[in-house]
Amino acid sequence: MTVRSSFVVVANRLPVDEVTTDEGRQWRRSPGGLVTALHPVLAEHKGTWVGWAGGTSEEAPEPFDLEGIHIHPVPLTANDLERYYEGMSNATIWPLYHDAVETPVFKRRWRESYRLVNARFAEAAAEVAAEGATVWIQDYQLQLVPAMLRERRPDLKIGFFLHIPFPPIELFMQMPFRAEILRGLLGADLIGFQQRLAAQNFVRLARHLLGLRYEGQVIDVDGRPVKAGAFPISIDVAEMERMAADPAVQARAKQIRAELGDPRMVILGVDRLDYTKGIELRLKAFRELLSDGKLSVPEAVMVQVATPSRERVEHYQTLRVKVEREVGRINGEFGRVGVPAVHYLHQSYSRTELAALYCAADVMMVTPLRDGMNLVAKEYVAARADTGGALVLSEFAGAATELRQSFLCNPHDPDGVKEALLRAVHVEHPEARRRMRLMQRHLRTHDVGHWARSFLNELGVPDVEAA
Ligand code: GDG
Repeated sequence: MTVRSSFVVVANRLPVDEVTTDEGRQWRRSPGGLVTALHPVLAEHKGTWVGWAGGTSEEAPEPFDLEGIHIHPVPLTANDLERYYEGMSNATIWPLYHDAVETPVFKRRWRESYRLVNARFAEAAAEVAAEGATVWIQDYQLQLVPAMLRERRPDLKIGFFLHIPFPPIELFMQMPFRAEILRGLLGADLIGFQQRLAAQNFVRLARHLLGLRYEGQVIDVDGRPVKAGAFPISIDVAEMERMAADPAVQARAKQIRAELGDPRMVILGVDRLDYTKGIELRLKAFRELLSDGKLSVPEAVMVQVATPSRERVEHYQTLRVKVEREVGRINGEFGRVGVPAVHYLHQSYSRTELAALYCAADVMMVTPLRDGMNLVAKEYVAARADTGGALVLSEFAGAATELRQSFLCNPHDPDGVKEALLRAVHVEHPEARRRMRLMQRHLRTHDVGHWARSFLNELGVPDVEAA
């Protein structure tokens, strides 16, 4: 019998991983800000999470319960994965919404697959939602779901949150089935964005493309009010503070510095290997500073963690080649036997290893060309309860609106990036501490729980304070 919930989250991925233990294969909750934030609300409402469990087969695993949440898997075939996920989501929408920093690829068969998969998710959500339930749909892979769900279940309260930027009108207008996407989103009662500007882009687009009227942030969709708003996402600040304060993590941070040869200056980057993240321009800034003699090895070293991501998408394969070529060039020119200038790690790490890396870094470089928010910047700040460290942050990351005391830079201006990096390298300790403290104070009151509560309160979900 299908469980019906009064609160349902719909996201491309389920917050679970399948692991093999002594007792056989089991599901485990995967770490992540979204599930941490939503877990209390889900548990309290006996909520359901609808999403893909990973793996490709015609049949999804049977629904199951995990730590008080109903898990409702939706299947994706190898074909869906290639067309809906890697194609439409990650080779069309992702680049287009990130200012087309890579050229978006448009293919009819991807679009068709996107529709079919979105309909499958809408169907699953309609099946598990109780009468009058609240359904919160997440992100760019599922933009058609709000309208598809409303058509099936007009009784529901529907929210949508976009984790990535929403582009300006002239860019969005490139999308071949733009009106369908816009109507898809407008099926929601509340549409959340990371930034105020994105919400403004959206309401203006609704008028431009569909001739809809709006007042403030509320769009009139055939007499039904649809609200757009900014809800900047955040991290589980307390968890990161706890992790970074753990003596084992502190010891590991010391060990990392020792393994790097105890340099005076450790410069760190942590990103998914994605062309939006500005990894290449960061490496180039480091190379030029070495070449100008403003920095030198081994006093300064760079560590770049580039977590493997979307490896079957062509843009990502090209990026990997470019980044690795640049790392090779820097190490070739400035490294010595046993002393590389850049420690490049194309690997995934545990949360605690990341925390140790944050604690080990004097300067953190977060230089995306465009980023919805960027949680790494917030994690670094939260990890530095010792109030050491300095953050170089791109103005084009959503996080820049909040982390005003970072060393802000324009990632399109190589000299600006170099200058910001040098300022961070040379900042006096008291000034660095002052900046970190102010940013930490902001984050403590603006954590991921605050994000979820603000959104759900605006959507009118009762009892959400309990979260
Ligand atoms: C999208 C938007 C928005 C990275 N490497 C490892 C690892 N990570 C973790 C980081 C961080 C997360 O992944 C990355 O989050 P970001 O926000 O930096 O970037 P996206 O993946 O692009 O996320 C973004 C976000 O959605 C939320 O709305 O901020 O703008 O693009 O938490 O720590 N985690 C582990 N091992 C790794 O190797 N365990």
